[in-house]
Amino acid sequence: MTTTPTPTDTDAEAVAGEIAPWFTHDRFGMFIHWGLYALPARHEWVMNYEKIQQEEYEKYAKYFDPDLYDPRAWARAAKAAGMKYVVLTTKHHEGFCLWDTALTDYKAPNTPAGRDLVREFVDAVRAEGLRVGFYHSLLDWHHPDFTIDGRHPRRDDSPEEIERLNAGRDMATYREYLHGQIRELLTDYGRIDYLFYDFSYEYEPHNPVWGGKGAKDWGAEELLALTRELQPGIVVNDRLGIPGDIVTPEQYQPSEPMKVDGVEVPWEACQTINGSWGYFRDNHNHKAPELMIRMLVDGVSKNGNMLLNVGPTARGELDSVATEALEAFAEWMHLHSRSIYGAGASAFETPVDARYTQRGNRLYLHLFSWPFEHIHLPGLAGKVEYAQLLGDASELSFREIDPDTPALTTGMGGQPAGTLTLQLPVVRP
Ligand code: JFZ
Repeated sequence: MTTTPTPTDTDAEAVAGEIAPWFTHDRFGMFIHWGLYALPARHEWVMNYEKIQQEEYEKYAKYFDPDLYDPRAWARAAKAAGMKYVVLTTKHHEGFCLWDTALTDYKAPNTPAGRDLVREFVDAVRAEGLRVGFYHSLLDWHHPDFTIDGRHPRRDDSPEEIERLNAGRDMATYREYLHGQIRELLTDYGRIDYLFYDFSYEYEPHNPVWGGKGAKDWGAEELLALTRELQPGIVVNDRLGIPGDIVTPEQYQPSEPMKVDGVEVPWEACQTINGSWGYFRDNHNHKAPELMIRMLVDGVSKNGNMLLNVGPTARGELDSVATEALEAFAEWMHLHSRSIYGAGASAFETPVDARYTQRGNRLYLHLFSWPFEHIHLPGLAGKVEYAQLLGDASELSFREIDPDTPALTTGMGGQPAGTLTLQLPVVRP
């Protein structure tokens, strides 16, 4: 398989100790949660939430037959939406593997799917010129050596039964399996740009009896070293229980640029459309596309990325809600991606109910409320050379009522809310 990297204008290799430049430039990626949980179709944690025992859960492997699987369609949808990288669950907590691993039989080639689904995914994403990412679960509710802990589907067995089961389990063997599988994934599929390990949960206040797992259980230092050795320049997240390249706030928008020990760090919010990562048939609690666009803008205004999740169906297709959301992004990004790629926080004070993103001397004002006749822009007196609507490059008049209250005069009261972005080249930032 080809290892051709995806070219972008930030294709330089990462400097040692620094994150690959594409990541903070590209800003927007697609997360894909796909596994056996697409069949019960009621959350990817269904095995745990409903305490479904392994023998029973395994029936889903027998019925896993994604006849409509076409990762090219996923990749095309991601690309059209303006996403630059795509991250697939190679294995989620259920333990089922989408690739042809030599280390377990619990894998897609042994289901009606009958083949390595990761291979096709990687090829498809690269063919669209996007970057390839893997999500890999550290938890494994299927592996016979993974000890029962506070988040295991068997956590409510009697303490005696759990002691008995755990006596026959050996995390050292599981660690070998975990590292072996990462070795396969990072060796056999060409260049992998991104890896999302998930997750560490050492501190378990809600289940102190059986506790959780963290860096030591995963052999995190060794695993991270292996990851970097096999894929120099790869971007790795922070859920191994030791620091990674990025921090990953989940299902919330940080209120300001994120810091670790007082220092700003690259970050990426992972977000769902409806609160579930895996396909959830009867959950119609989805966010409006408009809101998700604002979330992307909000993140970039604080130097963050967004990884927006879709959960394809068990037949392998994106559902209509995901498709509509991606189409809304496609339409918006077509006109506004200049305010996203390579952009980040601005030092200027943000007007009420708006966000700024800035790239060089281009300042983008994203209005979350509309209509406005005038918008007052604190601190911009004497600094705006020219103002225009980003969508069509039509001129906006800008005047300074007095030196303290520069204002944009938009005269665009009829425009729909939220998706407009004005561009203000700033001469003296
Ligand atoms: C994890 C998974 O359990 C979930 O199914 C999904 O894959 C998501 C992307 O990641 O969920 C987490 C993991 C860590 C935290 C919260 C949810 N955390 O550290 O707050």
